[in-house]
Amino acid sequence: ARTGVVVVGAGPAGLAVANVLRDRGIGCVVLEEQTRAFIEARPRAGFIEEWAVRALDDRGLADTLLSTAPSQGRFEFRFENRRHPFSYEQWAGQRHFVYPQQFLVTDLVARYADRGGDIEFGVRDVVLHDIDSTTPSVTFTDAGGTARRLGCDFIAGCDGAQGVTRRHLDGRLLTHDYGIGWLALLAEAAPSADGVLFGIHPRGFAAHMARTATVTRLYLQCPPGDSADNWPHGRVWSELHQRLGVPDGPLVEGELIEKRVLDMHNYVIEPMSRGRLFLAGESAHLVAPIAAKGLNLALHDAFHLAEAIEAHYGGDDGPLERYSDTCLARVWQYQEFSQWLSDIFHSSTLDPPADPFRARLAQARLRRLLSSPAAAASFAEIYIGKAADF
Ligand code: RFL
Repeated sequence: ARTGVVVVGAGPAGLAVANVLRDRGIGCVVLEEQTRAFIEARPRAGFIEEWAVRALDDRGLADTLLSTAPSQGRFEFRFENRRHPFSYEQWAGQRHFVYPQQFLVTDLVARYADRGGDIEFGVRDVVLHDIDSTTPSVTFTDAGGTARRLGCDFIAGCDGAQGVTRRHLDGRLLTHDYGIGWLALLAEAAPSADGVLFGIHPRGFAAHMARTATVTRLYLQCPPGDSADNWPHGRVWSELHQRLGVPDGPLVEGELIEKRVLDMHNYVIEPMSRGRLFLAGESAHLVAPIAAKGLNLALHDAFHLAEAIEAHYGGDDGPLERYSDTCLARVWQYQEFSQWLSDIFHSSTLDPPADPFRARLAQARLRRLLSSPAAAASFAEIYIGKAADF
């Protein structure tokens, strides 16, 4: 069998690519190793930047999101037992949409499948062939156990951080390890505030962000490699109250329905393509969730890739040739911002032992951000991703 584009992976990147290709009349097949039910229930991100929502909407992919998702334009730093509100909407004029990633995935799968889009769930043993030729192919075992081969013009590697497609790239892998862990939690609790809370505290960083009216995501800085078993309910909530609480802003407690340790690290593969294989999303770059950028970057890549492939069929290979550079420009802005924000979040921690010099630098940075209009405007535009293609 033959198609135009084989898309490996049905996360936000792969599904966005597939929807756009299908709408533009370009044949494609999506191969996903999990079941549809699994990907529609996998909770991860939840904050989508306004430019990305507009980009989804411009391609007809944001109807449910726009009619149901609340939006936020401010957050609070909390330190020294006080609130320090920051309105990025005031400075950048844009907001986040709060829409759990699994809702977006559900919408994108439904829209693609309802229009007759070709998608195989539960595939195994995906192997890429002849990517340096103009006639690559992909072999895999389908859910029924049958070995199959799909010839194509292009392969979109959208199989995320644990995928197989990026192993075919022969460029450079650049990595960074923060040496920090975050205990990622989901609580069955209403959000305690109508914006994100960032707690900067000597006991370690903590954060709070809404997901739905009844579920809240929370994070606690912990040693890298720590075990979630070290964090029973009582300890989690005690630390959250200490690191995030303020006298006039109690936290709403609830049952913890997800609890796992994320080691904060980043990687970027340069370039993001080889021959007829083009990576999009976390297969090409991981950015630790410090600044909530990963899903947004995945969508950015996806739209550029789908439209570059469309341009190829229209006789223009320029966008495909520029694809990697175009995407990496924003990737590196977001990586740099995450590093910058990490210093603010994590430098005040006294345990593990503090570096008092770095802590003073972080405090100076924070004071400047909260006092200087120029600093606030600069922060806001990259925080919401309004301008990041430098
Ligand atoms: P995904 O979503 O991982 O999708 C990849 C898909 O490929 C499938 N797959 C394969 N299919 C076939 N064959 C194989 N060999 C395959 N290997 C894998 C997988 O099953 C999957 O369906 O990658 P994509 O599309 O690039 O999307 C990236 C985003 O998922 C990711 O960046 C975000 O979730 C990151 N992230 C956040 N991003 C934000 O923008 N804002 C946030 O607030 C935010 N919070 C988070 C996050 C990620 C988290 N975790 C779990 C890492 C919070 C957490 C806890």
